[in-house]
Amino acid sequence: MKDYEVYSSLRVPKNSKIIVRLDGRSFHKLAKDLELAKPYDKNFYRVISEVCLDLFNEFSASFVYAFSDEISLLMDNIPFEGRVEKIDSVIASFAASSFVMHYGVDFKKPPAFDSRIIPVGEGDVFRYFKWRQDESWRNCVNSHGISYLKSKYSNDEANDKINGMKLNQIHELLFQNDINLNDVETYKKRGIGIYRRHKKIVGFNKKENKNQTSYRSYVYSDWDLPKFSEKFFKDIEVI
Ligand SMILES: Nc1nc2c(ncn2[C@@H]2O[C@H](COP(=O)(O)OP(=O)(O)OP(=O)(O)O)[C@@H](O)[C@H]2O)c(=O)[nH]1
Ligand SMILES: [Mg+2]
Repeated sequence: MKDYEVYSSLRVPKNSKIIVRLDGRSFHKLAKDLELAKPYDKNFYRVISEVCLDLFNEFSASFVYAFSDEISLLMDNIPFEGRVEKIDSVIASFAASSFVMHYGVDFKKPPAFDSRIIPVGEGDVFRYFKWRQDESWRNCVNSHGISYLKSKYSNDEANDKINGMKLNQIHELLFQNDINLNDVETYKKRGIGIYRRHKKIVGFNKKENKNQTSYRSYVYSDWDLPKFSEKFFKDIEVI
């Protein structure tokens, strides 16, 4: 029967980095069940950032990025000998378990994430994360827009109105009504990133009788990300 497992030999390309992107399954419904604050629920983001940390540490990712219910992991060290089924299934189920553990509440239904693998060349890393960060911004404008419109109109009317609007029109509508998205916390606009930083440590070397500088790396959860640039990824040494 072993030869029936026709997908088990599928592997990611050799010598390529990969990005694994997870997305919460039916989190629209889960948000209702958990009565998440709209448009942004800080505790939900706290839990997602804990999941990102667990993923970062468990799978030695070099960078993890999240907004809303999606998480992207950049991996240079490919786990499970590159086996696609293993990578997708283990990482998605690990994320779901971590999510449940950090939430610490009873769920109506077991939460799940879907998972996909994107092989990337060195030059694609910045372009990929910029694409997702742009989506985070669109999500921020849209979710503030729909929250505002639902406070004025019925749900159906609000949905109809937002569907006919461009991003800059929503931005303008919010601005006219004293909601300035520039003042919104950075993580809502740009998402959350997990990566290594280096701490400078100055110690005294007794033998040589002088101060000595060394660097220690630590994992950092960045809730105040800049707009992504090539320089950002070079500075954090992932490209
Ligand atoms: N209230 C609230 N909802 C959130 C928050 N973050 C994410 N969500 C919900 O998560 C959903 C994520 O969007 P999608 O991934 O497109 O929708 P989904 O229901 O998960 O559907 P599938 O991914 O296709 O299974 C949003 O539509 C919101 O309903 C939050 O901070 N507050
Ligand atoms: Mg989802």
